[in-house]
Amino acid sequence: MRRTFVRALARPLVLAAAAAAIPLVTAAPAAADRVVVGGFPVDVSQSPWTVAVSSRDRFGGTRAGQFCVGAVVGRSTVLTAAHCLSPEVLGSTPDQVSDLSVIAGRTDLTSSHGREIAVSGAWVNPDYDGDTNDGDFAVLSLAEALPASAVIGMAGAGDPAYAPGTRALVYGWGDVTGAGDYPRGLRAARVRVLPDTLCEEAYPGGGEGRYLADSMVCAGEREGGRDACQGDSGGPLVAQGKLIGLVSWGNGCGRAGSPGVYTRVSDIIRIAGWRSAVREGAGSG
Ligand code: 4AZ
Repeated sequence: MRRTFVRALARPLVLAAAAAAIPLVTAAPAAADRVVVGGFPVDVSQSPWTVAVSSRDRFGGTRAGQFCVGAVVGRSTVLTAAHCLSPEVLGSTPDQVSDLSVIAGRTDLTSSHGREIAVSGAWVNPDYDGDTNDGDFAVLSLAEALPASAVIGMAGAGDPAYAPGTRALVYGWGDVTGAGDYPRGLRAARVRVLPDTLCEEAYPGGGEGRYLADSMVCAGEREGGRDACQGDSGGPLVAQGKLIGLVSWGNGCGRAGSPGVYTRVSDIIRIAGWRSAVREGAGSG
């Protein structure tokens, strides 16, 4: 089995979130880059579709068990990254995590604001490829519905929001330095949709992963500095008020020449069966 550098890096760092939350004093893990991801604090009321994906059982209670991020796309339906639910991250299948939940309406993970809602079903894209990262999405069904005002629309194929140069925001509670510094509060970073060619050049396959334009979105800043990072995985990339991507992977965080790679939401819509998976799992979703 051939793992990319990025994949090898990503998994231990997701787990490092747990270590940070416990909190053990660990040496800064593999990411040597100290580039700040360049975000700013936001209140979750400004992005009510952003939810924390959490398990205190697996990741400790300090930050409410947050280990990934999700995007609310139906009243009872949340999208997140498939790799968030992998055995390497969870230590088991998702259904064996008894307290898998999403936290809505809570900006500061150490507060008791908002709602913790149990995940009643998790559908991981069966075509997710852990080597290329192709198809990195999963659908979570919630035990209770969120208000319709929390739902964000998904940008379909051909939507102008995917055009290179479009301004976008990425949201999450992930690492703010690339060295394992996990914030209490939700943050956002301003990025732009970048040309596919930029990510194709940065990630031609082999050591650092392979960018596939049909199923991924390239975003960041050409000069680096603003980016998603470990712990943001599954989080929403929003442009023109619509969901265009989910945080998926990249080489480090905020490095010039290594943009962030996102799961392309129009491809999630396209993939056969996902709608029925949502409907079956989510009731009114
Ligand atoms: C991760 O491991 C990860 N800079 C998420 C986003 C990026 C890199 C890694 C993009 O979860």
